[in-house]
Amino acid sequence: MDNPVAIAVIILIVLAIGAFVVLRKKAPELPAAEEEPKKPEAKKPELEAKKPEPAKAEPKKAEPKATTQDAEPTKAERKELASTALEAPQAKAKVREEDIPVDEAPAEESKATVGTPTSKRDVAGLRKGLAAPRKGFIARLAALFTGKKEIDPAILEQMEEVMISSDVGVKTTQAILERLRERLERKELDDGAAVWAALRAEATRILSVEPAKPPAGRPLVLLMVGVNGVGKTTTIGKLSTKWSADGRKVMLAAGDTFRAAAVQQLEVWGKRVGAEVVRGKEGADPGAVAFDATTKAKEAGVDVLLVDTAGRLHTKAPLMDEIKKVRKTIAKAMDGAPHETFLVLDATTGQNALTQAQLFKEALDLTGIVLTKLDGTAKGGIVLGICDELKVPVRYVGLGERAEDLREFHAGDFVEALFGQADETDS
Ligand SMILES: Nc1nc2c(ncn2[C@@H]2O[C@H](COP(=O)(O)OP(=O)(O)OP(=O)(O)O)[C@@H](O)[C@H]2O)c(=O)[nH]1
Ligand SMILES: [Mg+2]
Repeated sequence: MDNPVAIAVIILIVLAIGAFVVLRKKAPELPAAEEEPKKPEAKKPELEAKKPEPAKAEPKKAEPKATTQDAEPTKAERKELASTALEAPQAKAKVREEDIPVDEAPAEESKATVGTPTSKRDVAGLRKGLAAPRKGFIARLAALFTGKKEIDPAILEQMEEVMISSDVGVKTTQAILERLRERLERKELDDGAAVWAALRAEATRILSVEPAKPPAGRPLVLLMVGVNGVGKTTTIGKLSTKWSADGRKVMLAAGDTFRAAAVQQLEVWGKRVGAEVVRGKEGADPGAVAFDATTKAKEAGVDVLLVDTAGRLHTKAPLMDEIKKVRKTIAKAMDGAPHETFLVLDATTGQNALTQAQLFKEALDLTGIVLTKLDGTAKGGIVLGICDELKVPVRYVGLGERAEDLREFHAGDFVEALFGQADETDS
């Protein structure tokens, strides 16, 4: 075995085997190379011929590498950034702000208030209060965009399903999606982030219903109406807490004369905030109580009089006639009053809230909506349906039972809190 010839032969054999193994290893790259030409091919048709080509096979392959092989690296980079931002609204990644025209017209605080001084804008707090619809409605919507670098028009159908099942309402959903479809066809929206930004802009546009300017005189009389248990009395308590803290003189009128407990509930709030509560005898005419309270409020130099009323079914004509009468009686006590008539709607009742709003709007000249219990629904799309169909401004939203859980409504802030990314300061 010390034969040098034999050793040389062995070395040669080993080298030959090595070369063979290396060549075999390279071979599997071929199938991948075969697939590659499809990527660029599939991408263009997908954008151009929107409907016919679902191009299902490509996204799987395209995800990891396609962007780097694209002819337009800058665009690819943008898309990658955008898609990560969309993956989950709660994720840390940021949506490109320049794509999101939500804050172009930040609602002015004074416009959306009932003569209240400016309040602190706290989008992070609002976002926390909206955790339930963010985790439901918005997360479901955002999931449709996750990992999508190309937007297939089929996404609109999936969006429709999420929006309708989240209480946006058929009419409003279709109107929003029709606008998005037109923009997709005009190729104005070329990636997930652009569609998301367009959706946010639609929401902001719909929610930006301007309330009428509140009158300057005193007292400002606010009539609170709505069906049973929606949160009328609680909202009065929350508003009186807020306005008393702002240094306003507040008076409350116990216009729900049917139940002793309703009067007591209002009295608890009155005591808490140091506001006088005007009440009648049990079973008294609610109009008479409201008249009495308005007169007293004028005499006492009160800034705001909040008139509570009994819950009533919007479908019961006599009850709706009664509330119209209360309204007229207040007007007899003071010209131009009530200056504000707020309809309280419970966000958890979904589409029924829209019907309530329609009938209350027919009966009374509503100046605003208070949408309560947004903390208790994974839907919350009703806010869009109401503003879109009724054009009555949302003035406040209820995000819990405590006094501080009432938020003044600003379309831009609300959309940012609902659709935007949580930032690091959020806990
Ligand atoms: N989670 C949550 N609960 C709320 C909100 N607003 C009101 N509530 C609760 O809803 C329940 C009914 O509230 P009320 O203020 O009594 O409702 P109402 O419209 O005055 O009811 P009636 O006078 O019986 O017609 C209470 O338990 C409130 O604490 C809210 O924004 N979020
Ligand atoms: Mg009540």
